[in-house]
Amino acid sequence: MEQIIIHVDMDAFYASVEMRDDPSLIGKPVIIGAPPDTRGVVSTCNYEARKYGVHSAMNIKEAYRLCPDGVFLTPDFRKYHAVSDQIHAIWEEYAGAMEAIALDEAYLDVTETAGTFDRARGFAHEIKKRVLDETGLSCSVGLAYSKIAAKTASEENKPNGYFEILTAEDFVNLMMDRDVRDIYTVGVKTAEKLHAAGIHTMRDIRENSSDVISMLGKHGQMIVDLAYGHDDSRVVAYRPEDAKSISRELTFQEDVFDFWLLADVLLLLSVSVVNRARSYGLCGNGVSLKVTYSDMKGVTRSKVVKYCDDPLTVHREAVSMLEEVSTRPIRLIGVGVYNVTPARAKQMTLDQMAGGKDSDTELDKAFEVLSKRYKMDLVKGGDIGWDNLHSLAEHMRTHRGQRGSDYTIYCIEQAGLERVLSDRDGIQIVSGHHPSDDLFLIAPLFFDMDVHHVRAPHGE
Ligand code: TTP
Ligand code: MG
Repeated sequence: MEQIIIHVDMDAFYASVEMRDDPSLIGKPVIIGAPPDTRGVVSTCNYEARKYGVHSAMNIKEAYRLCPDGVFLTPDFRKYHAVSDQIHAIWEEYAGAMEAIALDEAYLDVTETAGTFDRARGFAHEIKKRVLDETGLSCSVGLAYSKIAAKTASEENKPNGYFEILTAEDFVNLMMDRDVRDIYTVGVKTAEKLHAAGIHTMRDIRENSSDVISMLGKHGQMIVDLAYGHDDSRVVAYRPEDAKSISRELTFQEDVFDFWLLADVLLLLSVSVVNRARSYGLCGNGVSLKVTYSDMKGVTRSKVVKYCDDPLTVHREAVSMLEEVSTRPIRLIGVGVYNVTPARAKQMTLDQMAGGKDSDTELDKAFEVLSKRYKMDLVKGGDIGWDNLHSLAEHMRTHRGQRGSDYTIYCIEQAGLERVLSDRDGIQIVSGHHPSDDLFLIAPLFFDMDVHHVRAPHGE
């Protein structure tokens, strides 16, 4: 069946929102991302900054080198989510089905609602006007006979663009002599492979289609189909709240080897993940842990946990997975919940029924411990968002102070636990000197205890 598809994509989304809210930024290069003296990356930048060669996903330090006079801002996700809800609501009015693929981007199937390309063109211009009137922001719109052609069209005249590709023939004529990298779904790696095989343009793909398919398999077949303008993919109604998994990760400014610190940071990540899921009325049915070591090698672990909507449970599972992964300095750590389903009505836990611990109170207590331990002020109830997660984790890393190895050894000795550790676990505590590998083994044993309150088993 013939399709009529609109693809909408906001222009320099985060940066445009910031410029709208602070007109003094207009005309200046604006870069949104990690602070410029950190290891993070650029989320996006406005078109002024792009003239300096700055782009999304670029190392933020590189961006600063290219554009030292730019205005560097950190993202305000709350604000972008609010705008996203607003624009999605506008777009949805025009679509039989809307597939939101990012906060600022969606496919609209207008086959039924518009009926003809003429009316769909009217929709496209109306959408642009309404988005501008109601949010003060510009977007680019593509109208086409297929999803990929619509995506290609919306890129064509960015920013504030409109472009249409109404037939497969128009698509092929437009793309024929462009680099393969310009074909949607062909990423950097695939393009490298194709280039290495002497395949540079869409024309080359058509002329070497069997090579492309044998080289890239299923994806190769898809690219060859595209080279003839064939794309039957459908718009699948999707909203961000239909997410299958929700995760949070962070990169430390310096690699971390301290198990306790990592375990504590995992609590922040767990709270953040669960809060996010809760805000969509969702819960996970499994917990995952992701770790990237200083050499960029990474591991992930996961475990099924049904109806998991309690941050302390997520945390406990994540910590037990952390105990299992190899003990090397860690650059990035992340937690997620997966197999996300609508949250159940809150049920009493067995503990609660027995008049035991309530998990929210437990969380408050855990936060109090962290606040004291790292001399910081964690909000009760655990409001940890994208914005403060990194700064809290960095604060913890730089203030872990007395939780360092010497203090740990001191506590173990004070508590008279050397013998327990040595008899039970074969770990020898040597005062004043200890290889950190051993500490890694010791730390999990203490994880449930606050070292400040470790007591000697036989009195002092
Ligand atoms: P994009 O639509 O890719 O970029 P953009 O809207 O900033 O600019 P353009 O005019 O080219 O469409 O992404 C939308 C938002 O998603 C972007 O404003 C910031 C965020 N983002 C990241 O955080 N990291 C990334 O690597 C990319 C590509 C986007
Ligand atoms: Mg965009």
